[in-house]
Amino acid sequence: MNLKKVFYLGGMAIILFLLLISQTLTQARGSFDLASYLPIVLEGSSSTPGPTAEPSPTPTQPAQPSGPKIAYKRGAKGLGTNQLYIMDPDGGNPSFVQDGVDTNHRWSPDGSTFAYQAGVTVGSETHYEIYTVKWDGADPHRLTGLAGEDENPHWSPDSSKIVCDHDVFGDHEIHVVSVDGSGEVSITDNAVNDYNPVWSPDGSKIVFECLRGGDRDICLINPDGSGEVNLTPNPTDDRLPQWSPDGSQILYKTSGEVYVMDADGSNPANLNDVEPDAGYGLWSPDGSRIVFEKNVGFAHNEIFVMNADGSGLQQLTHAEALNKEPSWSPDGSQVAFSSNRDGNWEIYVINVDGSGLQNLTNTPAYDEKSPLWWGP
Ligand SMILES: [Ca+2]
Ligand SMILES: [Ca+2]
Ligand SMILES: [Ca+2]
Ligand SMILES: [Ca+2]
Repeated sequence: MNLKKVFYLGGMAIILFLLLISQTLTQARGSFDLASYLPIVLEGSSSTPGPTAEPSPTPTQPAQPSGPKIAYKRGAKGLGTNQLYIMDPDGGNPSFVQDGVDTNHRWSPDGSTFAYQAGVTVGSETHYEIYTVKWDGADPHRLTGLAGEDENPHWSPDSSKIVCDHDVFGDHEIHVVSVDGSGEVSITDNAVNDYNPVWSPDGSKIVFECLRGGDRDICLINPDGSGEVNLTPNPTDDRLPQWSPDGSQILYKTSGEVYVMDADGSNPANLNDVEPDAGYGLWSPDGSRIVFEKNVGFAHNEIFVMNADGSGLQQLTHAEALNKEPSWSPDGSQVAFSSNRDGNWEIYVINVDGSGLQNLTNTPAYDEKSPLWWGP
């Protein structure tokens, strides 16, 4: 064996030996599974999580409910209702939103926020101001300034502003204010009264009741206060305008009966001679029907529906009691309402064909009123 061959074989042996060591070490490292026992080590420990622990997500409340909800007011029986609650449409998961909600709670179109009226005492006088609160009860605050009384809040369709009726010493004007409380402006400025404003579905107009010539008319105005027109310059009282969902028509009351006209004031038509009570006449979400409550006897109101042209009048509820404040489900298949038929106020739902009556609240110790349905 020559020297060259010895070196060659020796070199090969060393290389093989090094390869063997390297593989053994790799297998040994691979069998050391950190993840397999770290959870046991970390369980119940307040030490810093190891490399396999997931960072815990920051809990954030969604900007609006994930599904349809019914908002309502709840109070001690016989003492009025001033707590705002929301619940599922089957009555499940009732949850408190805000205290001191006197009236006119209105859900923003995007579902994020309620506007409502609450009494404020300044000196010896108590008057209404407009407040907002997030749907989950967060961030309640007063929106309108303390001077003058503010009532009847209605949302702009983009949920950024509120229009309301502002009263200083009996002269009502229409005010617009941003939802952050900034930029409150009067869009009417006259010595006669202006009430009950409602924003159009496309955001371009505001309809309201205007006292002109000694009786109430229906007026339109641009949200910046320009372009005011009187749609019903007649000697009878025209009241409580509501937009059709597509903005092409306006529902209102004349001499107590329901009328519909085109949004430019043309083609006013009386719908079926019906006389709703309490100003409730509401278009279904698709605009095909109108629901309203009607007084039919002493302490006896029932809920009715009819087609948007006045045909097909149908009585939905049949209880010798007060059945009030109807509110459409987002899909138009049901109506929620309040009733005192069991001796205290409860929230009910009924299918639009009159079937499927359900009491959603069932709480004799409390009065539940003023249902307001919202859906994404
Ligand atoms: Ca005010
Ligand atoms: Ca005025
Ligand atoms: Ca009139
Ligand atoms: Ca009750």
